[in-house]
Amino acid sequence: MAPSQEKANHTLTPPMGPGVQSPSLEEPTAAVPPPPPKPSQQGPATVTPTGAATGAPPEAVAQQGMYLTTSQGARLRSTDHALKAGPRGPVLLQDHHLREKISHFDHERIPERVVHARGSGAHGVFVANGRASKICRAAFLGKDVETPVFVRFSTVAGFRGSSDTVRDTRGFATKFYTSEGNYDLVGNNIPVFFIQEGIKFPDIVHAVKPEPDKEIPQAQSAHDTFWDFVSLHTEAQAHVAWSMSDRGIPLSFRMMEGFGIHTFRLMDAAGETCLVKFHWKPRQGVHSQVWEETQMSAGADPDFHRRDLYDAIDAGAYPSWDLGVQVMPDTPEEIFEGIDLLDPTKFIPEEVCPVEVIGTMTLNRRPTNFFAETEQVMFNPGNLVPGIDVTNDPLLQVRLFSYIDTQITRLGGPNFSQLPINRAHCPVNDMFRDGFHQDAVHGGVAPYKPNSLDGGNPAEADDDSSGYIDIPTPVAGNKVRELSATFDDHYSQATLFVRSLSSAERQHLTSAYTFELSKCYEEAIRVRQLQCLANIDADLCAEVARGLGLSAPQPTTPPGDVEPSPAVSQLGKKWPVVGRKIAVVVDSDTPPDAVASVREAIMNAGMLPFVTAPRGGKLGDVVVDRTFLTAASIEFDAALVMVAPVPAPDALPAFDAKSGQDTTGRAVDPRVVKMVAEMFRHCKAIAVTPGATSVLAAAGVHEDAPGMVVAEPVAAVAGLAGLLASHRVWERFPARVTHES
Ligand code: HDE
Repeated sequence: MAPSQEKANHTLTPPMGPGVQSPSLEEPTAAVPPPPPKPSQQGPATVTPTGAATGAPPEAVAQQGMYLTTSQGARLRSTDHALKAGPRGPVLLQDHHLREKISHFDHERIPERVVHARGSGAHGVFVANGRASKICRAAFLGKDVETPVFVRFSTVAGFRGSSDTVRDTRGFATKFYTSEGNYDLVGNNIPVFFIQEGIKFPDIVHAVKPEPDKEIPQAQSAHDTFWDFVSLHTEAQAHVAWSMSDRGIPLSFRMMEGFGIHTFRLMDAAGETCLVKFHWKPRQGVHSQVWEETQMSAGADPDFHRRDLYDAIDAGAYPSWDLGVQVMPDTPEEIFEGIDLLDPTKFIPEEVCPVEVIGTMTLNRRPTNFFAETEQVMFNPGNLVPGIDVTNDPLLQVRLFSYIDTQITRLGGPNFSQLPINRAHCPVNDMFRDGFHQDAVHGGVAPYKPNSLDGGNPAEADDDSSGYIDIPTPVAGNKVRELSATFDDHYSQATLFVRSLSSAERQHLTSAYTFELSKCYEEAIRVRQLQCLANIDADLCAEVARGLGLSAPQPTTPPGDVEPSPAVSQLGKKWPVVGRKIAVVVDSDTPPDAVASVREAIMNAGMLPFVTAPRGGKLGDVVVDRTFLTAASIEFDAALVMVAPVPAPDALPAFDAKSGQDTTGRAVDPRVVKMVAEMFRHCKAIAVTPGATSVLAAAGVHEDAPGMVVAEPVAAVAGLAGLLASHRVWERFPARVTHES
């Protein structure tokens, strides 16, 4: 700045914002813009990573320039060697760059989330279809309104480095950057919760986390403290039934439902209210792994779900979900069809109240920087926009306190809302000042209300544009530490869930309970949980008891008659195959042009081909995606085996176990045999070209078994797509498991 200008800026008049008059005697009432910072106070403008520009391009907040510098911008000549007294001498404390580099590194880690530590996120967009405008005034639910979103999926129990495919509930948290402020829908993939009251949350979390003496097991519920708690605290039984089912081991984040769990209150433009439950419905279908796959993937690829999400986005197979609501009348008792809407251990079957779709979310961009976005994002069920309000659900009420509180430790102070991923995409004027990691350079002198020095800024909203409208409902009662008697039923929804499952799902559920309880050391805990199962379903209890070698107890509260809800079963539906992964298993005898046409046919069907060959490199023009060394059966939804094709065979080649060769004299690769055997066991569709049938014989798989296709390559792709629409070849599961068999 030229000296003359600097002088001109010095004035005895206090700095005022545009349009701000001298303070008057009265408190100002008209809304005026905030005073701008003085030019000398301006920090670099920033943008949110979701693209909402608030000024400068993203580079302005990231690393800039071509040269290595200190944090203060001084260029550096070397970062490989510390400053020493001679090449063999001691390191000198004076080396500023060394101290700064090591010190920053020493503080790179922040505390992980106390729950939901392991997670992955993606950016996307939510487009409303306008149907919700009838019941909710929120602007982002208006017809065709597009709202940027960031979603974080997570497991609950494991540490940040734990594996993705463990049996657990999954978090499904969505931040909508709406024009009226950020709205967070912080849900799970299971519609009921473990506990009815927030005050029990530390108890359930302490019970499921690794046991405190040995800190094992990691990311597992199969241990004594978990089953000790849930068998005593029987309101957890409905949630446990869901997490022991296939819902606890999803195949992919892309293939999970999401639930807001609690009942929320919506308000329309006229002030009318209704009660709703939120649902996310994946357009990819709802699919799970089988138990053996989860254990194999935990070893072969602990990042299984994370990789799947990012691979799909990179391949352009953007996952999408419909957002739906179950709409119920806002009655004073807040009970619908006999179910207390304030009890978060209960869900409303879709057959009782249908889910109405109000918009669609598509995830189309992965984070640029995992830490900045996925780790630093903060969700809070209390982040609401006008038209959406909470209810008196005693679990939800406690969450309203917990989420801000935890960020103060996890994100190092109260200014976490200024982190780029957390910033609102609308003006924020909160009068919050200072604190650790204050990023803003605030102008003005009056961060308080009422004020006249900043012209009264910020103004208060009127009722039409304000969030957090308190509907004047009467509140009365004695101060008590108890719950309404309508929360007392702990079993009927577990019974409803168990009786709604198909035979294969029921078999998985039985095995999961048996597996988990077998891992408990204390017999008293196994017996106590069997008592709970007796109250849920006698057959389930008997089957688990048989597996444990214990006798099945009589129920203390006999299970009642319940109406099953077919909607909770994941089977029996047909789903799109877009984004499903097909291993194309080839070898050096497979003609490259056949591989190229198969790849194209798979991609034309919207699926993702993974060419898997004995070694890396290329086959003709086709790049090998996986080698027999790196490929694992768990990576794929189906396989097309094209190895060793025989020109015009008289008879399909068979496997000779003695020589390890097929009847045409070629060796059958044991790694391919292993993959096929595993995929068969996991009920996946398998196609082989006629020349490759010896692989089936070597794997002990009959070509006439359900879900097998023997066909020329391109026809085989159509066969696989047909089978994949049902996700797995369910006929391969025995009708009903018994532990005697
Ligand atoms: Fe959370 N929960 N929670 N929770 N929760 C957290 O917040 C808590 C509950 C859920 O990807 C924490 O930022 C209490 C129900 C998800 O960042 C913490 C209670 C549901 C995520 C917390 C509940 C959830 C969290 C840990 C009982 C499903 C991950 C780190 C009153 C509707 C969000 C953090 C993300 C995270 C507390 C109950 C879902 C400690 C006290 C019910 C998806 O604040």
